[in-house]
Amino acid sequence: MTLTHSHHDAPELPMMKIHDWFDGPYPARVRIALAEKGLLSKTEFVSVNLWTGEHKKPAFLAINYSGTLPVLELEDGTLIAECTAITQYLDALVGLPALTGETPLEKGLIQMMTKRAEIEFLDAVSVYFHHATPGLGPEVELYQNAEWGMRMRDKAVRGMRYFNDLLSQRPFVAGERFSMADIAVLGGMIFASLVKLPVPEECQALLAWHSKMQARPSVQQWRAMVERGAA
Ligand code: GTS
Repeated sequence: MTLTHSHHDAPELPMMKIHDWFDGPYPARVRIALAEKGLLSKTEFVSVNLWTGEHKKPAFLAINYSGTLPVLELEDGTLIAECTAITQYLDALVGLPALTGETPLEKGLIQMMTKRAEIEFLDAVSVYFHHATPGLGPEVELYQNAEWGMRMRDKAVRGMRYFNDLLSQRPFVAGERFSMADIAVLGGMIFASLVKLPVPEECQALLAWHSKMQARPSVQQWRAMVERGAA
């Protein structure tokens, strides 16, 4: 396969499949990345129903050992799980706009901030959801530890304050340009909103950045897909 420089070349690319669930926060990260890269028309979405625990059943575990969504499936059957890995693949496939950085410094900073968005915010909201709320329901949540869930809720709120401080000093999460790290923090905001975890009122820079993100065509395309429902 030849590398293309921008998504104007995308018609030459083969179709890809994304196994995901339409309104999931982690799936949102990859859907927004696909929209940024102009690759939505090259993607077929395969629904894996989280609410019936389809992602924990043998057929899906054979696709992703970790039992999580999303997963990218290439034309030859190759499977790539993990939002960061999928985004890196998409970014390398179609050069511009770069989501994972162009210079060594940008690449390093974007990786750091993406991981930090996961550890300090998005993953923490996820643990809160699965452990300290009914989560996906008793059939799917076979082990819950509410105390751990509440600690992770507090961690997520600390994470919001951290990103608020950061965004009061720079326009985007990893610096001067929109990147995969912004998409990861957006994932945290999407999950927080689903679980009704409010952003502290004083986090004005985070809220201002969030409304700026809503104006991006990629975020609007993601929202329209959510409104259309499951594939
Ligand atoms: N580290 C993984 C990644 O980055 O892809 C995490 C993926 C993840 O947790 N995905 C959620 C999931 O599969 C999907 S969603 O909650 O965002 O819709 N959760 C199911 C579960 O039981 O943990």
